[in-house]
Amino acid sequence: MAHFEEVCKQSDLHPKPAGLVLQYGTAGFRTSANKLDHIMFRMGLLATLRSKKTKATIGVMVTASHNPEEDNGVKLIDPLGEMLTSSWEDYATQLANTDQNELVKTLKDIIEKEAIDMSQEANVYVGKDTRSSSSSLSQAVLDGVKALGGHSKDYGLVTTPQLHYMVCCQNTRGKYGEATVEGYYRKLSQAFSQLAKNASNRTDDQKHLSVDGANGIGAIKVREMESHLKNHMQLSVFNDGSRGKLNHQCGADFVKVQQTLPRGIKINPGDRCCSFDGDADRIVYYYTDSQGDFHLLDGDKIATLISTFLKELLNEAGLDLKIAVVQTAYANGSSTHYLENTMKVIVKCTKTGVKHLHHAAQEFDIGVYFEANGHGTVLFSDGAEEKIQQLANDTNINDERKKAAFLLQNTINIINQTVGDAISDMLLIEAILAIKGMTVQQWDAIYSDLPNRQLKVKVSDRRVIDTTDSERRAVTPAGLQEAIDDLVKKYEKARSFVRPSGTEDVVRVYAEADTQESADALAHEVSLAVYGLAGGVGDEPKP
Ligand code: G16
Repeated sequence: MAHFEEVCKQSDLHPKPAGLVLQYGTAGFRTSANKLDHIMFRMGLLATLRSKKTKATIGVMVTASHNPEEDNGVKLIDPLGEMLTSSWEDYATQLANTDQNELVKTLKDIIEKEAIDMSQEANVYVGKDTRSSSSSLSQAVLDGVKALGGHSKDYGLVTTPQLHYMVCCQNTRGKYGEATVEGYYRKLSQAFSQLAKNASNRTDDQKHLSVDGANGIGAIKVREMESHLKNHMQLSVFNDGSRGKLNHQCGADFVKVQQTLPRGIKINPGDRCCSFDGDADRIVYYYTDSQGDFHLLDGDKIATLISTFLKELLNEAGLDLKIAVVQTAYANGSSTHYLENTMKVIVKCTKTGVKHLHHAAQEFDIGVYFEANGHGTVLFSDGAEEKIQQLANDTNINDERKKAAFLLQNTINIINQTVGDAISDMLLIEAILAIKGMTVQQWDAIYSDLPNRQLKVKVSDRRVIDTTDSERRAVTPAGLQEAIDDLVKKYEKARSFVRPSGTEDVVRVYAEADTQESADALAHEVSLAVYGLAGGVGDEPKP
């Protein structure tokens, strides 16, 4: 009883702006930071309920990831470090939108529906990114936890995947690792050193990597990690937040969508570079050639590199484990073709959002999942981990199998299996390139991307677009899919789809075709169709 009085009292300090309605999106709530104080308080309440329900620690990360500095958002983390289960997303939306005087009633409804024992202890881990609004918003989360009598631990500035990792470590009682940032650095860097031992001697140039930190938390954390990597890696960190603005003309999303170098990075032709996004859960690689042309190695190329490496190790180890790659509609057609026809691995397509890819990847012994935007990781089933462990402990196997088992073990340890993690992915990619003695150009040459273009269209209400078939086809508004089909027919090797974004107030348009001119033209024509049929606002899209 006392808790509900406290909730009412505290809720008055975090009032909901009249008439504001927000929807739980691709990765939680996300909008202008000045609209989010009540959301954060209420997500503190929800995380406390979720913790009581699951009898486990729950995470709340205050971040708007790739969005501009002015935005903010919140991601909720379930007990094993995965995204909040979808059945609770509705509760999150209800709590977010309920009127101040109905808040306790909404809480009680959730408690009753979920049969939550309110005498159960609750623990919530909270983290934040470097946005100027993140401090007060994470305090609002902490206030929400306290109001419902939960305990909280404030990790302060951490990357999103670091907080996912802490939650998993805590709930597995240390089996996954130690629930500290230091523990995270130690686990990953030890695995990296073990893998790097299997690389032939590398020059300082070969060990060097330029990192664009998007002026965000990833830059701070990769610098902290550097001292643990000793002489295995040499990093130059650009866009470290000392001057530029978060995600502004830099970071993984900018580089992927604009297909160009981030601002503020100084590199020579052939140098290996990568960009993180604003909360360091995405990574893309790139380089420029001697003509100055830009070459992007996105999530699809990363998934290909990692799954090739794993498949080779499984062969060498003599282990019969089923490996699959999970992608979304944004996956470049060439990557899907290569994975299915050359590598002969199972490929699955899901809706956008790592929560969807994560679940699909769990169905296999080894599930490699990556969105083209660089968000992804690898999942090993318990059975697969056990088999690898058994093999590593087997004293009767030959050296080749032993080495493969050792590499697989350390690959498991370097990967953050809770969610996509730019730092962990970076270390794995660097280790693979070193072990295989591969340059970034050789990696890039595994297959050639089909030219592609991504655009955004502003409409008055993006919910008018509904999709099916893993977002590859539009069901509404009437006539839109037919228009896209007709436009696609005009071009060679073409494909296009549209979907409402779950993190920005826009409709996203994707097109690919045999030439860049065709991909650009198709994306533009599809944008015009969206603008015309789905209630475009502002100026008509320009070519
Ligand atoms: C989030 C999700 C990603 C998704 C991205 C864009 O990333 O975690 O899975 O691809 O949003 O989503 P949408 O196209 O719906 O806006 P992040 O890195 O921004 O948290």
